[in-house]
Amino acid sequence: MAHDQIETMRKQIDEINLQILELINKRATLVQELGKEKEKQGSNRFDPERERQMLNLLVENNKGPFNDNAIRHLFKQIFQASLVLQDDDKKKVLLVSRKKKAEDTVITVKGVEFGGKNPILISGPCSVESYEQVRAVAENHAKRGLRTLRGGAYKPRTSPYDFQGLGEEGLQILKRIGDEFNLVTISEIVTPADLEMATKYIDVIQIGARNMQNFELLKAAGRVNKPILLKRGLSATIEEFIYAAEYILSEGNAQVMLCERGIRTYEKATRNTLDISAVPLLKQETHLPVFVDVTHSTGRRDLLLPCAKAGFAVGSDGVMVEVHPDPDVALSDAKQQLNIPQFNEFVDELLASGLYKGEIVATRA
Ligand code: PRE
Repeated sequence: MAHDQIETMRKQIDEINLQILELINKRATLVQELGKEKEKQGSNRFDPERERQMLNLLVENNKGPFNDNAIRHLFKQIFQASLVLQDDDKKKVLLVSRKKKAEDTVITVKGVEFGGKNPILISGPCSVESYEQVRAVAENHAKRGLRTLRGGAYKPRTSPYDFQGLGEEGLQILKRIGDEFNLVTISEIVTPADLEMATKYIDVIQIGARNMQNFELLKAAGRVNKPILLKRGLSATIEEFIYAAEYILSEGNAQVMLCERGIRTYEKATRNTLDISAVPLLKQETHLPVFVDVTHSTGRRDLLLPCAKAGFAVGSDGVMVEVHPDPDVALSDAKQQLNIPQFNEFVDELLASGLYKGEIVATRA
């Protein structure tokens, strides 16, 4: 066949493609309208009976050269794409979504940028045990130029007989020390009734893994004027995590940050399985700052540094790690907290890696 002939036929095929395209989109517009109507009436989008009728009609009228199976297959693809289209229309674009807000959310507290250009370190003891204990950590933070101090005052523990935290007194200790050293303080709140009270003492409210789907707490957190750090639930999917954050935003609080802290899997070598891919995924899907808690995910001192490096390498906005003046006698998480010299070594190694540039740089950048 002459080259010219092929070209002529290809031109005809292009024209037909464009006609099919126009027709297929004309069909899609109708399907969209029909979908909205079905939505109003509360009827199912998927209608196998209707699909069967359409396929029968098409096969009856099929004059080839496509055989009936090919026609069924092609049109089933169209029905499926139509269902997806109706579904997309139904799905609201979430407030947390990048589709809603393309630029990164940056939350600035006391000059510290969460989600800013430079990733940060969030560190401190697992539990606030005493003024002296927290002060020892804070003093070291100040020496190292670190700006963010975590410490649990309400401790949701697996056993009711384990240390439950100092409660409001613990928050008061954090306030005193936060003011003394100009540190941003983060602490977990476990009940809606304590949220307003907590805003008097701390700078960032944490909602812990066990409460990630405590919807009343999420809604109440959406009504306070404080940033919220939301941790991923023990067995939460990314979708569930995103919806949990959406609960907070939907009530009006846009200052939300996410924290991957490991999920439950069959693996026992680590406390939880650090889902490192959650970080770039959450950064792609949402505009919120994303952190990695290396202490609770790994539960192992020897894995803190490599996992922190991994966290920074995949684009997290910071790493969370626990440090205690004397971990052996800590009232919680004794096994996995770093002591102060170990913590300083951890910070030095991260600085040396170039993945973490230090807080002073971060806040001046
Ligand atoms: C349509 C889409 C999905 C249903 O499973 C059946 C048919 C189609 O693409 O034709 C349209 C539609 O929603 C409908 O007829 O109810």
